[in-house]
Order: sequence, then structure tokens, then C-alpha cells
Amino acid sequence: MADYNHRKIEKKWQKIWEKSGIYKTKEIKSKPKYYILDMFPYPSGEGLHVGHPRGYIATDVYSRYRRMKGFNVLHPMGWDAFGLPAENYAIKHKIHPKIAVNKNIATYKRQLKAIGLDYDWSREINTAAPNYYKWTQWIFLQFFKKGLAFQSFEPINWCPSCKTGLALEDLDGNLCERCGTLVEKKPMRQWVLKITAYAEKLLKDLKLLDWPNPIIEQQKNWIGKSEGAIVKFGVRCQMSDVKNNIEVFTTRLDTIFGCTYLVIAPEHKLVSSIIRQLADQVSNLKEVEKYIQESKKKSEIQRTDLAKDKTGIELKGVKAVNPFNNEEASVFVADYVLGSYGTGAVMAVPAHDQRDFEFAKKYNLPIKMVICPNYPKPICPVLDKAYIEDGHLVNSGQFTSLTSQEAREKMADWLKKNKIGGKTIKYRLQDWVFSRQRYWGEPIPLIHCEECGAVAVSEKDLPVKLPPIKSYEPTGTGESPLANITKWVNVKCPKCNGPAKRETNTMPQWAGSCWYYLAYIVKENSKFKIPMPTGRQENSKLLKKWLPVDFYVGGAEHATRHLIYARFWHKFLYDIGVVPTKEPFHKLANQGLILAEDARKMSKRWGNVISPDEIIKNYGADTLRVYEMFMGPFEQAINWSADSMVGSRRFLERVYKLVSSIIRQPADQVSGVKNSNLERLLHQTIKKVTEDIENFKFNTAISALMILLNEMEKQSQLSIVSCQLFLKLLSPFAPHLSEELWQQLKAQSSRQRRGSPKAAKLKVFKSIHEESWPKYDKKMIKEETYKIPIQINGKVRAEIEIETDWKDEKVKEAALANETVKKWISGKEIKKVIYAKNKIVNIVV
Ligand code: ANZ
Ligand code: ZN
Repeated sequence: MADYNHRKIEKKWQKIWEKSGIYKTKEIKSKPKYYILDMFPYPSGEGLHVGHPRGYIATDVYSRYRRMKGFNVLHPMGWDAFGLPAENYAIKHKIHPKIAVNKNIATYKRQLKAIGLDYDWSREINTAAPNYYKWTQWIFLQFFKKGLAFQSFEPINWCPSCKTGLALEDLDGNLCERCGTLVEKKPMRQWVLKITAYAEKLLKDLKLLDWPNPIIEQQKNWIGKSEGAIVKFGVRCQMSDVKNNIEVFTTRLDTIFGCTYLVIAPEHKLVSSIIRQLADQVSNLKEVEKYIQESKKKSEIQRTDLAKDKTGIELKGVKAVNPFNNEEASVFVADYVLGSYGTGAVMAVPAHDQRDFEFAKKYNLPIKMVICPNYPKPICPVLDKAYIEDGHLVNSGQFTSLTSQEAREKMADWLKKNKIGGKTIKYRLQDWVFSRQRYWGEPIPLIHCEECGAVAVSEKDLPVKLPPIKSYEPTGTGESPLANITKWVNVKCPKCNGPAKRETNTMPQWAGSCWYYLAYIVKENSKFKIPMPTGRQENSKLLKKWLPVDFYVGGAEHATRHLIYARFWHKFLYDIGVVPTKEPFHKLANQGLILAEDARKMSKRWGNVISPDEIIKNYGADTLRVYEMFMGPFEQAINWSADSMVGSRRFLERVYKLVSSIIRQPADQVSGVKNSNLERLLHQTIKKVTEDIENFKFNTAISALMILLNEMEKQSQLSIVSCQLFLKLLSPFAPHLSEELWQQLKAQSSRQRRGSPKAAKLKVFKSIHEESWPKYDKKMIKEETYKIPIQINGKVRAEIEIETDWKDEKVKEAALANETVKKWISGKEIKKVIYAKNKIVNIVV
């Protein structure tokens, strides 16, 4: 018998599948749709390693399964080609990013195809292609027109190595997420998207989603909703009365009678304005200014680190007035308070907040307890740390004796009545810094005119193409390299026709991935037909049909970046009437990492990278696929193991050998062989594999197939039908081998039926992947009936036969109806019938 020649088989079927277009998604009305999506890769220069395709293989298995179940499946793939990773790679290797990216795409595509993934390549997209980014720019313009894209001059995070401004989401602590460099604060002009306008919707609609809990939690924390109050403190100086107020944000208004000082963030506008207005009254002005300078060097993470010693400096000569009791409190500038959160100022309550407690101890500030844990005996303990729980109020004027909860309500009402504050909600989420001072991104389609300000490029002039350029390295001046191309920069104002300049910043790398799942749906003849808000009906029908993405699979590292950004864009597009659903991705799963055999991340640096090319060449794509699905639970990280990989290869070799032996048998020997035990196992396996695939438990699905194979190998004779069922179950995992054997079996069985080898020639090619998914027979999966004993008053008197799925009542009835039992109990009163499941029935008379 010829050996299992994976190379020949895999090449052959990949060609035939491509030619016959079986994976192309057609707009079939009669079938229900299923949209399954992978997080698309940015094509890096190294190509794929064996860890990358774990998720792609999983969606491939799932989409094949769904197709066989009768769904019209959309399973597309594309390239996230703009952005820093691609550009940094290009700079390092001194290749123009466009050339580098295209080369890398070619490599990725070849590798993905070699794995036998069932993508509909006619819908392939590339975020860096002008026909694609035309629409990225178009969506940006819609934000702009609604006032949700605006210019800001606030200091932002700047990576001195990548030479660009970054969004909060691009940081890893206080390091640049891309290159690990410590970021700085730099004031500069930038475009910002008002994602905070969607904070509440982003939070609320999480409950519509079927996502893993950890991701939901991360999104909640990132949005960071806080319900609290704003309070205005008056400002008083020794010599003059001031009109200034200090507004603080607090979640613990109930503690306000314990406020003994105020803290303002060093970057707060109020600090500079107090210094300006009251310079002569702040006695330690020099020191204060020095402190402010120092704090600029620290990152937010350093500043808010709970373990770090807190520093600050008093504004001597300035006092704040607590509106609740008119008491004076000193005012500090301290960098543990952030300018970017709340109001940038805090009422410090050392008795009930740990940071304030430590600060108060250090600077010898009064600690006043106002929440008592020992109510109704208001004996407050001596504190060695802050008491941070709720309790009852003490020393709090008219509010004394209320619970914390009641006090927060009543005090907020009081503030509102006196017009000095009230309830408010704050979010941690910050607006999205959306401009980059880099070359390799979508140009922001705006024009600056001295007369008209920032003006949108006319929609008919989109895309604003990224001009070809020789020197694309970042300048570091805060300007993008595009600023140097005067020919491109100088244009006429679309409004007044006067001289104007193009915006030279580009969009961040996350822009293109905010709508790519829509692009796959509306791609037609290499154009994208995004429906205009005013409605191009035929296109919105497509979006209506395919949205939302039913199942989205990718890495958990995107929890608070891509998945927040894309939800934000989608919600905006929903509000302007472009998309029909509130959320883009209904169900989500995250694959675990595949680590190297040494348990480290696969990386060039460690020299432990395994390429799928090698595995496919030596063992086959089907082996790679089966192994990656079998290696362990899908969401868990796991080490690569060459030995186990070879085990998967053995499994496929055994399948090949067994089915080949059936194919070679004379026809009359394989037909009509029935074996009830094997058939039962077959149906049990259909049930198990079906349920496991549904639940992304691929490893246990494959082990069920292994058990079935063991049994099949033991049979002296096997029916073609059982082989066919086996192959169908295996086909999502090992599509090439299953197809090869399936087609051979088909030829064999039609020879049998028609008796002529000629008739066996197939006229129309029908792939196993277009066959229907096997159904199990409920009756078949039951174990045979079995016997249990019946005791009467402690002695075994009879035996009955029962079936596994009988309910307890039915077993008891059967016991009482037994002829022997009837004799023993006739004329007696039955006191109790006890059934010990699957073991024994006890009758007490
Ligand atoms: C007084 C107080 C008393 C507070 C108390 C807490 C406990 P979350 O829940 O995270 O929203 N805060 C407000 N703005 C701040 C800023 N810009 N930088 C640092 N801290 C700030 O936290 C809100 C609480 O964090 C607020 O409530 C405020 O301290 C502080 F027993 O006000 B609290
Ligand atoms: Zn960087």
C-alpha cells in the first residue's frame, strides 16, 4: 500500500478547492448566515510562526462545521498593514514600508494557504490600499462633521524613540507599547476623537455581548465609571478676598466634614492662575514652582503608584473654605493627584482615605474621623490606617448619625440647592489621541485655511492619497515627514479657494481595524460600497444581512484597544444610520498562546521559533492542524511539543491505512456489515464531536475520534458508511486527507452500486466540505438495557431490566409490576419504595 503522501494530497486538493471556488461566500437567501471572523494580522517581516495560526485553524474548523450544518458562511481574511509595527520594520530594514508590507503580505498569504484555511480570498482587504483607506478617511470626516473629531493642545504622551504622540491605550504602564521606551509628556497640537461621548453606551451595551468575563471586566475597568459629586470650595487669602473656586470630585461626599486640606494636581490650570493672581501672597512661590517643574518629569504610573512615598508642597498663604462648615483647609499641590481625572483637585480626608492618611502623617496634617464603625456607640477607634468603609456619620453637623449612603444623597441635595455642586459621573476613559507624526498611516483628510480654519476635504476628493516619499523616517520635530512635501501640502481651501495647507498628521495604527469587518461584507469588484447615511438601500441590505459578526476570535491582548475602538466606531456608525446593529461582535473567544518547547515566547531573540512551513513540508498541514487543535484547551497557553505533534501525524497515518484498506477490498465484502456496538460508538462520537466543536473544545473532539478509530481498527469488517461518517467528523480538522479518502470511497461505492467502473467517474465535483454534517440517532446512543436487583424487606427477591434514560418513577413502577414481586407483596401495605440509581430497588412492606 502506498504511504500517506501528504504533500501530494494537500497540493492537489488546495488546487481543486480554489478552482471550484467552494469557499466563496455567495449571497444565498435560503440558508441562514454565519459570519465568523479572525482578528486580522499585521504582516510582519518574520512571517508566521506555529503559534499564530492557532486561532485561524480554530475558526477554520468551526466554519467548515457550520457550512456542513447548512449555514451560508462568511469567513474572510485581510491585512492590517498601516501603522507603527510595519513602519518600524521598514525603517530597520531600510525598505520602503509599501514594498516591505506587500512582500510580507505575500509571505503570509502563501503560509495561510498552505495550511488549507477556507478563506474567501475574493474578499481580501488591505488597510493600506487607497480604495480601502478612502473609507477610513470618509468615516473620520463623519466624526469631524458631527464635532466628534477636534483639535486639542493638551500635553500628550510622546515616545521619543518612535517620535510620535500616542494614545493612552498605546502605553504599557509608562512605556511605549511598541518599543518599550519611557514616554514623555509633550504639549502639541493633535486631533482627538471624542470616545468619551460614548463611554456610557460602551459600558451599558457590554451586557448585550457573549464575551469572556475577563474581557468584559477589562473593558469596564478601562471605561472606569465613578459616581460621585462635585463640590466647590471657596478660596481665601490673608489679605484679599478672591473670587476663585476650587472644584473637587469625590466619591465620598459623606466624609466632607473630615476634609482637612485640599490637593491640586501640579498641571492644574488653577495652580498657574493662583500663582499669577496671588503671586505676592504665596510666601513659598519659588519652591512651589520648582515642585511643579520636577513633577513634569514623572509619568502617571510613577505618580499614582500606591507604594511610593507621596510628595507635595503647600500653597502657603492660600486657604480653601469648606462650604459645609466654613472651616479653612490648607491647600497643597501634589502629584499623586492627576490633572486628567475628575476635576484635577481632591478634598483630602486622611481619616478615610489611605493615600491622604499617609500624606497627612508625613506633613503633620490633622486627621479627623467622621465615619464611625461602632455605631450607635460613637466611640471612634484610634487609627493606624484610614478607615475606608461606610458607616455612620459623626462630627458632621446636621448630617450626624445618618448612614454614609443616606448622607451622600442628602449632602448632594444640599449642594444642589445652594448651587455649589451636586451629583456627577466621571469616567476614566479619555478621549482618543488620534494623530501620529508618522508617515505610514492614513492621511487625515483635512485642510487648514487661515480664513476658514480646519476644513474637510470634499468627499468626492477622497482618498487623500499618501504621497510617495523618499525619506519616511520620523522627524522628531513634532511634524510628520509629510510636512516636508510642499507640493503635496500646499492646496487651495475647499471653502474659500484661498491658499491653504493639508493636515500632515496621519491616523494611528488602530484606525483601519475599526471597520474592516464591514469592508469584507460590502466589498465588490475591489470597491467598497459603504452605504451613505442617507441610505443606498441595496448596500444596507448587505450589512443588515451579515451583521453582527457572529463569532470573533483573536488574542486577548486586544481587550482594551482594538475592541474598544472598534465598538466606538461601530456605535457612531449606528447613530448616523450606516450600520443596523448596536454592537459589531456578538460572541468572542480568545486563543491561548503557543509557547516554544522551552516554555518561552517564540522569538527570534531566543532562537526558538518554529515555522509552519517546516512542519507542513515534513508532516503535513493536516498534522499541524490536528496537533494545534489537540494540544490542549483552546484558551490556555501551552508549550509546543515535537513528540505530540508526531503523535497527531500517527493518528492520521492510521486513518489513511484503515480507510485505504476498505477501499481496496472487493465490493461484496464491505457492504452490509453491521455491528451494533460499533454503531453505537459511532453515534456517540457524532454527538460528542458536534457538541465539542460548538463549544470550541477541539481537543476532546479529537480524542473522541481517536477512540472511535481504535474501535474501528479492531473490526474484521467495516462498512463504507461508517468510514464515511468518520471522515465527515474528521474533515474540519484534517480537510485534505478527509477529502482524498472521501472521494476514493465515493468512487468505490458507486462502482459497487452500478457495477461498472466507468459509471463511478464523477460528473460534478462535490467536496466533502459541502456534504451535510452527520446527525446522530438518539436511539442508537443509548447503552443496552441492563438488570438491577429488587429487594423486599432487605432480601433480594427478583431482577428487572431497565433502560438508562428511564426516570426514577418509571423504574419503581416496573419493579412493582414484576410478576415475582407482585407475589411477594400481594395483600401487604407498601410502606416505601427506594431506588438507588442504577443499583437496586428496595421495597419495604
Ligand atoms: C474624598 C475622599 C474621601 C475620597 C475618602 C475617597 C475616599 P474613583 O473611585 O477612582 O473615581 N480623586 C478624585 N480626583 C482625583 C485625581 N484627579 N487624582 C487622584 N485622585 C483623585 O476615585 C475617586 C476618588 O479619588 C475621589 O474621592 C478622590 O478622593 C480621588 F474617604 O474624595 B475622594
Ligand atoms: Zn515608541
